[in-house]
Amino acid sequence: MAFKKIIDSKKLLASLAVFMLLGTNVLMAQTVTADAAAKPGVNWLSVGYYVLLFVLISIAIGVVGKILRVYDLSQQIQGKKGTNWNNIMGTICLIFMVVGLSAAFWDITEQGSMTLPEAASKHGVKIDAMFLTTTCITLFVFVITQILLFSFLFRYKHSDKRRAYFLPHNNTIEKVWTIIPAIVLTVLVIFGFFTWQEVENSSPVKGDINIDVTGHQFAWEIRYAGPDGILGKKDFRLTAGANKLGIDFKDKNSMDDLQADTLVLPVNKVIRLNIFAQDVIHSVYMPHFRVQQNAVPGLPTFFKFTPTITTEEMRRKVDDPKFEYLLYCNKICGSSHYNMQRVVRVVTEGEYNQWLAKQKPYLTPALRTELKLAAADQKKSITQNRLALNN
Ligand SMILES: [Cu+2]
Repeated sequence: MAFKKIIDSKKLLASLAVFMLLGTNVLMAQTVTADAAAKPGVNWLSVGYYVLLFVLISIAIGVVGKILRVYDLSQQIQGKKGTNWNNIMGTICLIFMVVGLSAAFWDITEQGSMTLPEAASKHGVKIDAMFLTTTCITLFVFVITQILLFSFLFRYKHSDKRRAYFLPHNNTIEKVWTIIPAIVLTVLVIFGFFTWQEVENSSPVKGDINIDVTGHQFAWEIRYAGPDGILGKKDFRLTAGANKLGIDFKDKNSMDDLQADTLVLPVNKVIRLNIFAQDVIHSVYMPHFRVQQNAVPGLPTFFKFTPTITTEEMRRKVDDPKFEYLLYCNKICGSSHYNMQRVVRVVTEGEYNQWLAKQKPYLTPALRTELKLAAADQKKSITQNRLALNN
């Protein structure tokens, strides 16, 4: 038989192995040169290689199928029973179930710990509890349904000895599989609704620490309130020159506002991040605090959270003296998106106040000159002097 010859041919197998090996070598070499030259573009050789590989594998599967079909037909001609495909398919289903469930188990045990780091905020713990509850419920349903699906496929595969039971409709089953998921989903949604409501509580509370975070291509600008504890107004139309955030200095509260390079947060205090964007959509993302909120141009957003673990404590927990919390941008916002991060440091209240006292004011002398604030101040003092003289 010609097909048998092809399958048995050591030459064919050897040439396939050489093809794969050579192809991989050529691709590797190409990747290295591409890296060295740093030339972007489509690697057409690798595209061609994989297309060819796909075609070869498809042909191989087709050949095996044809051989089996010929074998079946020859058995039938001889009056023998052909291959029992129902048995083979049923067994494949069982194998698929065992392999699939083992892979899912491996995935959870091996990769499970690579998901999110320990929650370092109050609501983060609640979000994790929600995640865990949802995962447990869906995992339970997943395992039960997969076992039922594949074992039924095996157990009730076609047999000439029995007829399939015809079940057109059953109200009880319909009710059970509608009501149970409805109750479970309602509980999960309500749980999530209350947690999210806590985060999105927009009413200003006295004592909350307001910090402005503004995203632009490609950095985050951080503004703290000065000694008055109030952030001054902003107006995007005032964005020019050194006034890169468009702070409105007609508002007295703006005068003492501070700018910082690091997002320093006091532990166990409610932080309200006021989030802005100046060009495209960015996203404030701090995985340890379970914080993520889009920064949308023209639409200020905010996120309220309470950090619970200081950087020092976290360093001890993860056994890494260099550990830092980070604020990332989580929207692919342009070519240097990857570079858009700031260090976040959680400290005690005393350390926070000390740090805050050292921060530079947003209103630098250069900005003062640019805005002619100095001149205005001088004029004011001259007028006051004159008034004093006149009196
Ligand atoms: Cu960004």
